[in-house]
Amino acid sequence: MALLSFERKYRVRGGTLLGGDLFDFWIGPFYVGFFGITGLFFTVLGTALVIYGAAIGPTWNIWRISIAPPDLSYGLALAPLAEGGLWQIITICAIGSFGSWALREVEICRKLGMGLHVPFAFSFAVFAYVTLVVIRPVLLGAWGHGFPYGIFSHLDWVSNVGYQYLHFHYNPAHMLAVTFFFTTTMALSLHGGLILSAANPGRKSGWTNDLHEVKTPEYEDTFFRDTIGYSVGTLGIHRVGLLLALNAGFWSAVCIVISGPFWNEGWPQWWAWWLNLPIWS
Ligand code: UQ2
Repeated sequence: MALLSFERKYRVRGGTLLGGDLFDFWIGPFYVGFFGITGLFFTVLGTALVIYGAAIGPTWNIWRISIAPPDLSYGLALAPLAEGGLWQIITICAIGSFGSWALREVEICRKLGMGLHVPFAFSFAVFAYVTLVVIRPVLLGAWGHGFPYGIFSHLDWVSNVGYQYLHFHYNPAHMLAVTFFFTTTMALSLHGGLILSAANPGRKSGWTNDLHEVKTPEYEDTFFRDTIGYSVGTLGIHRVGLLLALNAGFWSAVCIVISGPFWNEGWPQWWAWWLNLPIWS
């Protein structure tokens, strides 16, 4: 690709966390960096091990391929490859890959003089994954508490673990997480709809070129002031969106890590604290 006019401004040296200038280059449009190399390494190795696991498994049916964690009897020990060892190495590769991706994002942010909001947000998703396959299994004393890497198998895992606690929807942290997920989609639909309605306001008549003029942010504010008497503002809506989305991931991690390590009965029984309040007697 030719040197584009903007490359002189954005393709600048520096901002690296590790490796100094050594990996500070681009391949085509992609920044590499030390964490581009480590990320590629973990991704290729992890993917190859998933394919190997499928090859020694009983099926090539894409829905039914599954790489399972070790049996609970292995506790927190290493297992033979075909008995959960693959799952253990693949988990290391996944965390290495996600971590590299986050740190490569940090290097790009530093290079561009931007805030770290994107890698910060991504790290919440990584945190939720690490909670499922490392933190909770370690707290419960066995890698076998991790979830299997397969399309149907991980759905079965979620269903089974849910029923172990009788009715997972009574888990108060799960309630919070679900509420944040729903509110995130509502906020994004409001925001996406508002931006498109202002930036692409449609035609005045049926004629192709008879277009309404593109509207300014004051129109966006006015729409919400007219409807609900309040506009959170053009910067504010993105703060709200980030806050909602981060809370969705955070409470997801909390709702699963408290299930087992901190609560062993059904989640409906947790609400006995309400019935047991002294004010009723
Ligand atoms: C807004 C605004 C935007 C928006 C949206 C709103 C001009 C372009 C969607 C409206 C959002 C409000 C009132 C807050 C919603 C809160 C929750 C918890 C869903 O005012 O400013 O910028 O996109």
